[in-house]
Amino acid sequence: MQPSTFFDSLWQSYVKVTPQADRIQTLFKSHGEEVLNDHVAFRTFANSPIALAKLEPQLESMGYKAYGAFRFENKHLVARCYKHSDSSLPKIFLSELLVEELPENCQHIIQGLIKQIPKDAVQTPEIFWSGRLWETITLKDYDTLAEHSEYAAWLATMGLQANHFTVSINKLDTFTSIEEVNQLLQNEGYVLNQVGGLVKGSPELFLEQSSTMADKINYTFADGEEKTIPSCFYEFARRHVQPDGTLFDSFIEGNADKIFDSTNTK
Ligand code: OOG
Ligand code: NI
Repeated sequence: MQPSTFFDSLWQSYVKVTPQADRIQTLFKSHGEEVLNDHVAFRTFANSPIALAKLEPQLESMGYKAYGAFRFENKHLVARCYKHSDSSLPKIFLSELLVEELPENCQHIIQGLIKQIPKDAVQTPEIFWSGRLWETITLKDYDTLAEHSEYAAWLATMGLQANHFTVSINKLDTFTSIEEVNQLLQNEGYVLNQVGGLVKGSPELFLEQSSTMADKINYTFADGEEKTIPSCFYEFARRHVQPDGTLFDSFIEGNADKIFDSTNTK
């Protein structure tokens, strides 16, 4: 699959549950901007038919290569990032939940979901917008997961899809700082992720990031109970030139740790 086809389809399914992203993109365009993506991100279950190692070959099939690895002890996650030889294409951040590090009751719930995923689920890049590959969970199980891992609760309800797209501030013309972008969004009434402050990172770290809080969607749980839950969010990233003259193109654990919280229920 051509990367352009991949990102077009991915965006279509993303905006269905993240209408704010479409509106924000339109907002930038109304200011004469062309919106280009810095990266997209996915979440998945480790040791499952859709584990990171099973998904990676699909990214490679489109010309992507891994170039960085990350560990989030407190969130029980590992992640890798991927880039394309065509550097105009978005980077990809793929994380997976180390289920065996969660309490027994959470492991039990998640194993019930993993069991339902076909062993050969990953065949083409289309897997990246396949959503839930298991039956809806109960509200009770959702609350149990959210208590121990917001990531687990999100993944159990939303499944495999773009968790966020990221506007490249570097490629905007009139909005040059992340503060200007944040101000625009707040003026328009968007709720931004405040964990650790509005801006994650700094020019000294060569990466500044901010994000909206995820949109909320109505969700019907297995027991028939309805509740609004976080879907996906939109991120904004500005990269800085390093002493060697190159633009920083990786990710930062301390930033990412806070960006994950954009889908928190609490
Ligand atoms: C990924 C969070 C990390 C970044 O840019 O550091 C990230 C996620 O929320 O799944 O996207
Ligand atoms: Ni991101």
